[in-house]
Amino acid sequence: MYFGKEREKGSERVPPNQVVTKKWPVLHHGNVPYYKNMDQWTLRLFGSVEEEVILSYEDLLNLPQTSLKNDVHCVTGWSKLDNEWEGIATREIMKKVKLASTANYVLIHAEEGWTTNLPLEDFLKESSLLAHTHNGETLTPEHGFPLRAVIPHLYFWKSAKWVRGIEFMAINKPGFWERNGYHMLGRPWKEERFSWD
Ligand SMILES: Nc1nc2c(c(=O)[nH]1)N[C@H]1C(S)=C(S)[C@@H](COP(=O)(O)O)O[C@H]1N2
Ligand SMILES: [Mo]
Repeated sequence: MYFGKEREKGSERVPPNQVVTKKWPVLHHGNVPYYKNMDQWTLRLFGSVEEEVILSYEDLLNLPQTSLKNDVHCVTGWSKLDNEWEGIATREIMKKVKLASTANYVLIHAEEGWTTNLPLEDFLKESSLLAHTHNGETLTPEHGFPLRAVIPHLYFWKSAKWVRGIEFMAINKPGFWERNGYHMLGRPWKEERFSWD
């Protein structure tokens, strides 16, 4: 049946129990940081590394830039399709730091101590990036300027806005929402919303 086929096709692209929105909701805990200039801003790569690395915003913009298209899925039930992000592939960032052999997980640190955790493998997927631009426009402060993670294969809470540090870890330490009941991994097609899912 035609209708059935359409539904099947739809359910392949959009994970279960998600509703597509054309708008882009703003969702976060805490305050939006507003930057007048980027002189004091740094990105710190630390933890299970041979030597800690501090990058300036200029350092980041001088790295090779990538453009990636994807859909994002928020755990509260909305999905936004066809986003085009520009920024630095997470794999590119890794050329700046030497990992210790114990590094297996990542804790992304944002402003105000907000964090989110994920396996190193997921952080380093080809589709993962640190973005400064969305659909051709510099990110607004509300959506994560100057730098946000985009990890599209996991629920959107793993895509930290206002990233200031990447901590490499031997063990999987829960981040902000993960300490409050959200899933340690969060795959949308498996509906890994909460720790008990
Ligand atoms: N620093 C920070 N990043 C965050 C959050 C947050 O509370 N703080 N919330 C996450 C959640 S739950 C979602 S759905 C997305 C929302 O991004 P948007 O506001 O650009 O849509 O940001 C994620 N990144
Ligand atoms: Mo979310």
